[in-house]
Amino acid sequence: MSREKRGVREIITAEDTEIVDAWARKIFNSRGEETIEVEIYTGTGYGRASAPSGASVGAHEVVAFPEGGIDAALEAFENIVAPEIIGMDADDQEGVDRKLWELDGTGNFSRIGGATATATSFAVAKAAAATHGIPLFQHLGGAMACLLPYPLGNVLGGGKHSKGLGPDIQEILVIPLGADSMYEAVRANIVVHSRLPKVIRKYDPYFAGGRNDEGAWTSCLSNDKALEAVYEVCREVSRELGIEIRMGIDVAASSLWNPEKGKYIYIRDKVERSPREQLEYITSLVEKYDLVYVEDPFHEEDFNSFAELRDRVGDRCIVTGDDLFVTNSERLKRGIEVRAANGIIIKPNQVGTITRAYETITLAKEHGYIPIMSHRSGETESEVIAHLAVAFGCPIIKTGTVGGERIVKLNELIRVAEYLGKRAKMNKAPLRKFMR
Ligand code: 2PG
Ligand code: MG
Repeated sequence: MSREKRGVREIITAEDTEIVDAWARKIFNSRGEETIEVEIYTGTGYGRASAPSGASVGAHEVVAFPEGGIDAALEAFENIVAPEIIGMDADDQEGVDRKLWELDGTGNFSRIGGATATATSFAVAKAAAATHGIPLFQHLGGAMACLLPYPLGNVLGGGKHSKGLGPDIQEILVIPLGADSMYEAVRANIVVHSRLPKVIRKYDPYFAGGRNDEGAWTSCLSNDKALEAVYEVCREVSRELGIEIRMGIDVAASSLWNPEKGKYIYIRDKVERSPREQLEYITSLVEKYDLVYVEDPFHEEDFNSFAELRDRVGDRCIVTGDDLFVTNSERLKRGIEVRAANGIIIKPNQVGTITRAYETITLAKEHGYIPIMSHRSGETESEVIAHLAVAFGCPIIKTGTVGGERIVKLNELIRVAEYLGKRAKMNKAPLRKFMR
């Protein structure tokens, strides 16, 4: 029987992966804001992807849209990007990403828009994977990419994601470090989320079941009461499921920082804290709630306070920079020099391409930093970051707990685990020292 009759694919050549068509449209994200979606065609494959967007945006992120907003981004795609990438090889991710950077030429994507670059970079990768007939994570990560990330899920939130109506701390998160499978891990976070309203109501009788941008519960609780509520449920569910489930926070402290006063302003608690007092406060939270994860405890320029916190608690807690590093390898290098952290949030749209995110992940791993693949508060139904987390071996993915645009990523990881079968393993080794 000939190869063709047995249905064996012919060998894919560069001709097959050549980009033959590309276009973009406006769609909406989970907050109802407009964003850009890109479609890329090769001879036999197709990829479609969109860009997410943040509410607590770091000052050093690339610019999401050019002056003129989404319409200018579409125009830039049509006139600047599409004519240049048509004819390129979708297999050459690095080459396409470099081309995007060169075409923009501003150093912060303000000409074509970081969202345009992100959606294009993602869509090219998907088109190449589809042409090869393999999953995206395998196309980008190879045959040995079998490690699954632990889901870090926002269960109770405040800050900008709750329009200032919840606690000051932006996110209270849970991570099931004791889970042995993707399914078990996703389920553990969902059980915590679903149990919380009962406890929130103890402290806030008027709680009406409101959820914020990321699907986390939100109510007028003080920061401490919010943390206590999650702590209580976490312990209960941990015991019940027999899995170690730990807590973390994203303070998103740049949103609390008042540079004129030189203080962090906690509106909900009616407290103002100097950087020193903030350091003491965060340290006390790590101890009281056994936090295994603290993100952006200080504003985005304060590398030194980060370093002091890492020095104090870094042996048991992942001190993580988000606005501090903005997925940027240059800022990460600065952090490495002063030992500012031991974890880094990876949001590809903060730098605009898969390649730049990958470079930062590689640098992070070289220096013992845990890379945490992350969603944005304004998401689309995109599953791409789930694949990036597996492809690049990120031990953690931060992507919410419930809500369509969050669960799509978690469900995709359950599918990836099933696809990998016996080879699938939770990415435990880098996290072992933080486990009880
Ligand atoms: C964060 C993110 C995601 P945003 O601060 O980590 O949770 O929020 O996308 O609004 O920056
Ligand atoms: Mg953050």
